[in-house]
Amino acid sequence: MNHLVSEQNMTHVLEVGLEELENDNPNGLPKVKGYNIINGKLALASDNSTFESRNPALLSDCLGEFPLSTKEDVDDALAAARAAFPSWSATPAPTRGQIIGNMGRLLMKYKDDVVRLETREIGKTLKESAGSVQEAIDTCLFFQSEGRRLYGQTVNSELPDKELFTYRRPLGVCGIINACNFPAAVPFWKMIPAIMCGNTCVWKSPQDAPLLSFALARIMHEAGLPDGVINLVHGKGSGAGQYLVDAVDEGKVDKISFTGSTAVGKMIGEVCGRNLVSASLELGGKNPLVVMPSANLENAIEGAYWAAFGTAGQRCTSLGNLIVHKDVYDEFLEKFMVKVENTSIGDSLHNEGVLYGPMLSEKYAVDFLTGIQMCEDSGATKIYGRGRISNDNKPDGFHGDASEGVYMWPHVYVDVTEEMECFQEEIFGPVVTIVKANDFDHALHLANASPYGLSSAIYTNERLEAYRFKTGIKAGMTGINNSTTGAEAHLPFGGVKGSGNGTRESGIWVIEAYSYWHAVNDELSGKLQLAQMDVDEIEIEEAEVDYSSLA
Ligand code: UN1
Repeated sequence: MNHLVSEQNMTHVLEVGLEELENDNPNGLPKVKGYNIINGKLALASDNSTFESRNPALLSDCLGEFPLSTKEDVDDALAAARAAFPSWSATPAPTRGQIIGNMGRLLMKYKDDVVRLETREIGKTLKESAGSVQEAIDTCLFFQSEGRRLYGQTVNSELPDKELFTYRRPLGVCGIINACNFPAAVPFWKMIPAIMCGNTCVWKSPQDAPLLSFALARIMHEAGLPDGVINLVHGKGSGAGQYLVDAVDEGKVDKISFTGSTAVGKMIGEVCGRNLVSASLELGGKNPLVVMPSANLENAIEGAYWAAFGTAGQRCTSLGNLIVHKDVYDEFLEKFMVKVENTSIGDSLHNEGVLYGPMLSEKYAVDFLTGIQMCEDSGATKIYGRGRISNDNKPDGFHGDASEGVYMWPHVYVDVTEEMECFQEEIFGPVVTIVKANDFDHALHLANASPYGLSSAIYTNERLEAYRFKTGIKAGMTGINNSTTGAEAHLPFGGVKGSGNGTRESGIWVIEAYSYWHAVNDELSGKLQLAQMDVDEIEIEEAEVDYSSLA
């Protein structure tokens, strides 16, 4: 098999097998008929049911219709992944890595188109979509060469003429379920190490990013991925996603990797737990950011503002509780609010320099407004924000026609205390809850007081404070004089407490999540030697010197 991609099969991803449906999209962009990809073939839902993907910045723009996959479709995808496993796991790891490298190079080639598609489908700014696609590219380039490592060890035996080894072995068929906020980076965080280790996958695309997921899956195939190694099924969480989880109980899945809410993650963890199936769970966060008096205040304001409102607050690493020391509280808040009040919001495809665009979809808007209601019910004081942006209710920095998309005001709540529900619970969207801290110990206490432990940050110029924060915080990730977001593709990503089950994405650490250790011993002596029992014992000799006499 030639794994290098020839010019002929580098057809543009969106030209491959996609029929254009009749549409009245106001931007003139196509509405396509979307497909699952099962065993390398395009497939519709077995009952022909579909759902639509719409541009959240321009709701009248429909990207396409996609299969609302049935249990039968998910089972077909699982069967294809199972059938592809023996030959894929036997393919030399460096060859698997070469295909992964091709994926990265193809993504570089198509980057501009993929970025625009991501922005069209989920409304992220072009700059941020480019970041997400770059993170997928970085992941491919990193794991291309991991395919040349995937090291095991040679280990000394306690017996002569015997060798011990360890090998990494693939788990089998992995079910991949990701959220739509990082629709390129996060599925690549999961599937690239999964296939590098020799696993095969069934990927349930996020219901709000099916076209982007389809394009990425096509690129993976163009890169030389054999049929059946990654199978894509579209659908909704309670449909195809649930069928994939149900299949764990049926013995058809060897691993689930999930990014999403803590509630769903716990349910998946229970199903996997009772079947002794490995689960990677990357869940919610209520990420704290502490500002101490010694901090460079401008820098802290910049970092807190970006962490709270960049991506319209729709990262799992977004800032939740902003914890400001009382000595700098007033000055910080005043300057912070100037930035908030000048926030530029709009469709990034038509307005340069906006900080954020729409919510990822209508569903995220509904959930966000419930979160805002929670802040009100908690008794926090709102100092900025008026819910959903409309043409009659818009901040000065809003650009465009608000009735076209799903936009939210930035929201700021103060007088927040740790007893409040809005301090304890994640709210996915542009809101920050601000808490005043009396001193460093109080700030650290507050930073640890929510049920989550994903990301965290501190702004300080006291080295000892930074050290104490780093050692005292219970979180998977910490920024020192940096925002809570912005993890790089080769550091371990994940959380503790309610933010996950301790597994990690990215870098060499993620390999643990997609392989198991196989210990092999090779007896060369031609006879049965019993470990522990046939081992030569070396006696301790009687001491010739009385050491106590020397002291
Ligand atoms: C997520 O929101 O699920 O660290 C991922 C960050 C990004 C990834 C976020 N690199 O904010």
